[in-house]
Amino acid sequence: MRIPLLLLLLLLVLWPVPAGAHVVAPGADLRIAQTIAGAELTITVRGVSRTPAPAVVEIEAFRPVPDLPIELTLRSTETGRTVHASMRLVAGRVGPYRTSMQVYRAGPYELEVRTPGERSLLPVRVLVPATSPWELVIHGGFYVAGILVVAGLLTGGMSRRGPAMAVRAGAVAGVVALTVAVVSPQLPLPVPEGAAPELPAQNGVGGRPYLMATFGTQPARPAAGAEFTLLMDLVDGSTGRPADDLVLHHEAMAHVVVTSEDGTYFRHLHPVRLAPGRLAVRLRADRPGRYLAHAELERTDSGGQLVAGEFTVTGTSAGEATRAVSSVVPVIVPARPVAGRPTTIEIPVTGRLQPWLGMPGHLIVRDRKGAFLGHLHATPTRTSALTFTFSFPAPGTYFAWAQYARDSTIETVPFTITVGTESDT
Ligand SMILES: [Cu+2]
Repeated sequence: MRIPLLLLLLLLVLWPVPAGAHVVAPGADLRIAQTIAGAELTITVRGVSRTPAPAVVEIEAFRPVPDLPIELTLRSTETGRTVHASMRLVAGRVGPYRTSMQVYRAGPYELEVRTPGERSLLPVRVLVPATSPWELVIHGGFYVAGILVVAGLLTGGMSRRGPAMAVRAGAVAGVVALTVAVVSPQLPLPVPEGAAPELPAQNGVGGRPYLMATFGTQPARPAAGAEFTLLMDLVDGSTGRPADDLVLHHEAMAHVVVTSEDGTYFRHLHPVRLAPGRLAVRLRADRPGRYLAHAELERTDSGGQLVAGEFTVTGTSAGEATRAVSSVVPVIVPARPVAGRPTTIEIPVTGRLQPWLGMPGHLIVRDRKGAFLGHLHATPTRTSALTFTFSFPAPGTYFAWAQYARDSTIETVPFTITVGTESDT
């Protein structure tokens, strides 16, 4: 009887603790897409597991990569302490470009990304994983169990009273530690150091109101062929104060789609943050006319939303209005899509896809007038094609742009889809 009991005790002491289940993942990496100085960048701030520690900042660029000096400043919002770093993008080299910036404490920071002509103030939060109290119980329990059982066995085992009690106490400690080890994955995780304080409920209800967006340009009437700034001012829907609590979604603060009314012009951009509630992106339109701007963003504790605006480009155009034609031919099933019924769109892709904005592929769909804009993601398939499934809301002609990244280049495939009604088929 005694030997199996001892074996059981030893087994308990030596039972491997499933470490991964209890160790809180270190502060996750933060990836932010930015369209700045004519370059499309992905800025990654690597997570840290303690402070002070150097936080690695990486910048990857999509082609075409310009020659571009970048100054980085990381400022603690709580203490004002700043650290600087600089890097230089080399034309044609996609990177990743890497530097590290010392962080002295967990909490809110502002990362300033400055190029000769532009700057962006990105709110970032440094989170340090807190040690779970359960982890302490598990490790402590196994430690105590090990010492008591080994000491008890060495000093006489179960035949003498004192050592026998030590062995029993060790067994109890081992059982407690094992129990906690088994159930702890279901127990709540500790709040990481530096986490944002929990939001108070407004009027007794959780959730914040939607934000309202106003679009503008600088200059007010941009000219065809000349660079201008598209500005977005975001205010809280109930207080009218600047809304400065955007959460990163799909690796950006906002995804802005600018299209000309006729669908010949298309840009998918990631604006910089100039100030609280103020986003901006520099662009150039080659032809005069009416342009539409749609932005997808998400407020903290509110949800995703789509806001829209428009602006007019003046002047004369250099060339004829033509929609870019891609050599990639999408396969649309059924051949005559029906409103309200699922349509499958397959984009054949050659080469190796890179995830972009956290997804293998994106499809942006707009109706003729610009009142409707849809953004969907590819569903995973075993082939190299990107497959999208979508139910068009109403009959009519839609402009569509499929986007994906390959060889550090963002590919855009424009096409048109005509959607009919049930009776057409
Ligand atoms: Cu985007």
